[in-house]
Amino acid sequence: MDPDSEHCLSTSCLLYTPAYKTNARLSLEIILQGTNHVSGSVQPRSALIPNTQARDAKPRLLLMGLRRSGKSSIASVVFHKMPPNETLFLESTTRIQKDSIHSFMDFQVWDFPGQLEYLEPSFDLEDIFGSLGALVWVIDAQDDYLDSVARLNRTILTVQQYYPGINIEVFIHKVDGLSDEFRTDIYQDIVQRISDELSDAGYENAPVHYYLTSIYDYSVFEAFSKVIQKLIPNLSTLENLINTLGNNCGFEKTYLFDVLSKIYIASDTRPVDMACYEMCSDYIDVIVDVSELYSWDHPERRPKGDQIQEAESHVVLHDDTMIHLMEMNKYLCLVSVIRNRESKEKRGLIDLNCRTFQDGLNEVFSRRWEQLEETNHLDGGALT
Ligand SMILES: Nc1nc2c(ncn2[C@@H]2O[C@H](COP(=O)(O)OP(=O)(O)O)[C@@H](O)[C@H]2O)c(=O)[nH]1
Ligand SMILES: [Mg+2]
Repeated sequence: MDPDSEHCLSTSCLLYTPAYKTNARLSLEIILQGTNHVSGSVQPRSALIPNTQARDAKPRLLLMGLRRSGKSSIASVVFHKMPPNETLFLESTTRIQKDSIHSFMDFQVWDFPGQLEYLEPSFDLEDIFGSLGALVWVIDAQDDYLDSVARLNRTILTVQQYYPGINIEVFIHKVDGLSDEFRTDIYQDIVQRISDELSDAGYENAPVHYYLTSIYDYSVFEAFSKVIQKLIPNLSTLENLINTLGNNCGFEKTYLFDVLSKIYIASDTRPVDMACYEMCSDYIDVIVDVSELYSWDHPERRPKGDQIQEAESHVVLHDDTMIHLMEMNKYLCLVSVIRNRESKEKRGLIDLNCRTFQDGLNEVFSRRWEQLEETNHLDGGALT
């Protein structure tokens, strides 16, 4: 599919993520659909222990926090495209919910019920925190958060003692209902309470990071992007490649997106601009929807000459901003914002440079793909 014509869309129609996701997808999404699924929620204690070497290798993201803080909502919105308002009907989680995400990088998301007393001796800490990539702690900012902060402090102190390498990511969540001023106050208060406790215990530079999040805007995607990026070993190489590409093509901002979740796994190192991120993220939806409309197998359709394998598209908005999208491989696509007038006229050069970037990117990842295929082979394709 190559919807390569220029459309003049007003940004206003791009501001909202469609309430219901159609089956639309780029080729990479089709592949992902088959492999990405929620595993059964019943997890007897013995099932916590990964039983093959391959599964052990997957970094794990643990979602923790008190009940009703929004953990399951975050997992459903980010990884299963659930419209945010449908999370109102999510049932309370009673067992650990494991989600295998098979994408550019294989990882697991564990949704951990708030009421589980994992710090009690009957729980094996190694089962929970061993091979952990990051611990995401969700705090409901619209509620009294002192309990949650106290519990988080106890958890950090335990984790720091045995697994000092684990990133602790604190999502100060549900900030959509709060004024800017109130958000800042809550943020500072929580940071202060945690850092005081940690420095009292002698941990000055514990790897704890804070984010203000909500499922009703893009902040949760942005925060998850940052969390995932820390788990990518080649991140600085990717950023360098994107910086070089951006400088040569006059891109204002470039994101490398994971198409299914729409978290970005790398971007150029210019300051993050939320509006740019939203536009790029929405543009993926537009292209996925257009490909849904036109890529079905029409019996009378004949290919007109050679076809480019990957989706490639650009659009010029009413304010003359150009968004350029190019599918990179089965999981990733590169989306750039171009405002420089001269650059916009050099579409051929942009395409050529993006293709060169694609070669570089696939080279960076090729070793990982090989490893992934081996892993799948060992796993027999079954993801749990
Ligand atoms: N206002 C607001 N409500 C949210 C947000 N995230 C989750 N919720 C609501 O919080 C409630 C509890 O969410 P749930 O995911 O079940 O919490 P869990 O027990 O931590 O898994 C649900 O009614 C969600 O709709 C958010 O960002 N903003
Ligand atoms: Mg839950």
